[in-house]
Amino acid sequence: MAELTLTSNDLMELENRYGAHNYHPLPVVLARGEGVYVWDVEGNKYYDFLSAYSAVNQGHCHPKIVEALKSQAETLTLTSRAFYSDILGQYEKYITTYFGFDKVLPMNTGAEGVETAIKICRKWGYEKKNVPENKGQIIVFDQNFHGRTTTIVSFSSDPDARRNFGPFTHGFVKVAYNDLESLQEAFDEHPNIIGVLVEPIQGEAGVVVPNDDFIPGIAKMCSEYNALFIADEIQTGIARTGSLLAICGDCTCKGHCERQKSYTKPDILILGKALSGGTYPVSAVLADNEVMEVITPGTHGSTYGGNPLACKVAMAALEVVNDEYLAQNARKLGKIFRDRMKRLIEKSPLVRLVRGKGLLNAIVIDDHPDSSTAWDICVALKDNGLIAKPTHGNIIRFAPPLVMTEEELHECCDIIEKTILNFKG
Ligand code: IF1
Repeated sequence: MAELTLTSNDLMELENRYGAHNYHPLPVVLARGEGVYVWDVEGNKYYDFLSAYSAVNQGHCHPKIVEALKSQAETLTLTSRAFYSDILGQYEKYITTYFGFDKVLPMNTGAEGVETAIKICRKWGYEKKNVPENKGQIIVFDQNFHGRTTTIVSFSSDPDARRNFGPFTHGFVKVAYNDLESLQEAFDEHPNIIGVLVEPIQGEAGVVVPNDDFIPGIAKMCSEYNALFIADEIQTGIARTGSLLAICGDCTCKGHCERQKSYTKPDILILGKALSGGTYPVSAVLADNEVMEVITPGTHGSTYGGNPLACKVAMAALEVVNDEYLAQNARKLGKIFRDRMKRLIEKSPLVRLVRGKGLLNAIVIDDHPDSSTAWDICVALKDNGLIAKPTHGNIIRFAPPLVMTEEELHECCDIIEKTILNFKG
């Protein structure tokens, strides 16, 4: 086969020539993955510190998830929702029990999940809250990232995500993140607020962790003003931040979520990414009956949403999270990681700070956001066997698969430390 002779350079050239230039990838061409490792086409091995933007929490090619994928692929892959399937109902029961909601609406990508939540919220606003038609407004936050559809980019703060994609969708009010006073003002100023859409930790903004009272404060205000609290846990959910969901706070549950006191249950929960462990696009929108019942036949849907393959894969992916205590491991390793980085900061003027929760962390490089330093450090990290990606110019996000061992994490910290201490910009 001709492909076997292609080098990394050949393959990068192919993408460059035939693919739209909507990304600027790090120059590494991956060909295989297993657990916390990936290999490039030349056979070099790397620790993966991006985990496909937190989709591969369970590790690359997890055997249990791959087995579910293979066996269901040989049996039945897609029925459409025109018919019932023997898997969908079982999955719906599984995931609603797992997260503690009455109902689920299955979709495919994260952005579709967010769109679905917005539609449910609006319909609820008109039909249950009796807001005048087309007047409903949803509060969102500065520096949010919720996906790339035309409606979602309508309320983005990122000029690149918006420029020349107008006209934009109305009905969103933007307030400062981690600022309950501004939120209160927005509620008081706008009489037709129907919901608040929030990332419990802002990922794309550079792993911004709000104060402990921020998320509970949103939930409280939403119930006071009769608005829906919508949590986008597409990136933060499914054990990434050291609990099943980031909104669980510092829970102590083992395996199955025991929903501790600190859990502020959202009216709508959006999941994606790691819901399939990186094998297949699976997203889900969860809500209780009084909210989900606004969705009736013909009002929303998707050809692939809820297909048997997706359902089987998602059940396996969620089982792995429990069986392997991934939330607990992420919590434990996250503390070690941030401790190691704090020690590095004392030794290197290059790193300004480390922040994050569980295994969703970032370091801030002491340079201008438009400098190439963070990018150059990521290239040097790659040369030393660890791949990560800068965000917002001078921030490097570190999010390894949650199946990492303590020993491996220390080895990774050694690589990061060595790379940064030896870095010459
Ligand atoms: C890209 C970031 C991560 C998300 C939240 C919805 C979605 C995402 C909180 C949409 C997606 C991705 C998409 C990817 C980059 C990436 C990302 F840097 F932009 F913020 F993960 F860190 N809600 N995040 O984070 O999900 O439709 O992509 O399945 O667009 O380049 P999707």
